[in-house]
Amino acid sequence: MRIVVLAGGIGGARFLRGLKAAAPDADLTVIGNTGDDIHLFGLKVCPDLDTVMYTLGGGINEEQGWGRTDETFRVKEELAAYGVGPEWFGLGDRDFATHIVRTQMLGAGYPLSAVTEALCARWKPGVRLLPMSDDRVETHVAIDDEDGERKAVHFQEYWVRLRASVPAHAVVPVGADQAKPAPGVLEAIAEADVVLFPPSNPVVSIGTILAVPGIREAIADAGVPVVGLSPIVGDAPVRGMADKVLAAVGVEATASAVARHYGSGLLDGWLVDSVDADAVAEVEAAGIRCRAVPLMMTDLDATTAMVREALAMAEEVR
Ligand code: GDP
Ligand code: FO1
Ligand code: CA
Repeated sequence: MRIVVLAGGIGGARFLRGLKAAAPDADLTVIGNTGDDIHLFGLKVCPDLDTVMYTLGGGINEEQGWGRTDETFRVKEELAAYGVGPEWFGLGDRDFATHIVRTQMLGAGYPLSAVTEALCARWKPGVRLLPMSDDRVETHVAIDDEDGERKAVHFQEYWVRLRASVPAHAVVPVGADQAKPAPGVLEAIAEADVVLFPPSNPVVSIGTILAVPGIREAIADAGVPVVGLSPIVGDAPVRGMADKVLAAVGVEATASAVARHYGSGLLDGWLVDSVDADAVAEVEAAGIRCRAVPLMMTDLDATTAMVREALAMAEEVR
C-alpha cells in the first residue's frame, strides 16, 4: 500500500512513528512543511523536515520534540559573546552540523529535495521525506507591535520569541503562490492508495503545504481516501498554540471546525478524540465521515492504535 502523509513537525513526526508500526510494509511518502524554514547565521534551517528526520531516525530530543538528543550549545554561546543573535532561537551544536551540510549543498546548487535525501541517507527515517517545494516559502505573521503599528514577523519569531502571545491578524505563506511542488510530490499523490493528514497544525503546517499550487488539486483529484486526525482535543490544541493561528484564519479551535475548514471537497474521513464525541454529528452533516476514538499520542501503542483507526476509516470511505 502506498500512503502519502502531509506533515508538520512534532505532531506529524509522532504520528509517523505510529504509522510505521501500524503499516510496516507500506510505502510511505511524507510531504513536509517548509514554511517554517528560516535563515540564521547564514544557514538554512528546516525545523519541520528535521523534526521528522530526527524523530524517525532516532536523533530527536524526546522531551522537547525538536532538536537533537544530547545537545550542547557552545556555538550559540560563542555567537552571543560576539553579540550575534537571535538568542531566542536555540540552535544546538549537533543540530548546527545539519544546517551547515544543508547550506553547503544548497550553495553548490543542489535543490532542497536532493539535500533532504542526502541528509536522510544518514538518518534512514524509513519514509521518503520530500519537502513540499524546492522553492523558498516563508510563513509570516501580521501582528501589532508595541506602538500599535501593524507589522509582519517571521513565523518563528511569532512562535518562539513571542510564544504567540499577541493576536495574529493574518498568516501568510510568503512565496507559496509562486512555488512549485518539489519533484516527486505530485507523482506520489497521484500514485497513492491513501492520503493522511496527521494531527499537524491545520494552518501553519498542513495549510502551508496545501497553499503550494497543485498540491491541494492533486489530492482532490487522486480519487483515493483522504483521512485526517484532529490536533484539537477538548477545544484546545494538545500542544502548542494552534488556536492563535486558527483565529487568524477565522476558524474556531474545535475538532469540528477544523474538519469543516478542510472541507468535504478535500477530506473524506476525520477522527476526533473520544472527549469530542459531540462533534461527530456536526462533521458528518458537513459530508465528512467521522468517528471519535482516543487521539492522544502518549506512547507508541496508543499512536499505533490511532493510526489503525485512520487506516480503517480509509477503507470504510474508499
Ligand atoms: P509542529 O510543526 O512542531 O508544530 O508540529 P505539527 O504541526 O506537526 O503538529 C502540531 C500539532 O500537533 C499541535 O497543534 C498539537 O495540538 C498536535 N498534537 C501534538 N500532540 C498530539 C497528540 O498527542 N494528539 C493529537 N490529537 N494532537 C497532537
Ligand atoms: N522551538 C522553540 O520553542 N524554541 C527554540 O529555541 C527552537 C529551536 C529550534 C531549533 C531547530 C529546530 O529544528 C526546531 C526548533 N524549534 C524551537 C522548534 C520549531 O521551530 C517550532 O516548534 C516549529 O517550527 C513550530 O511549528
Ligand atoms: Ca512547524
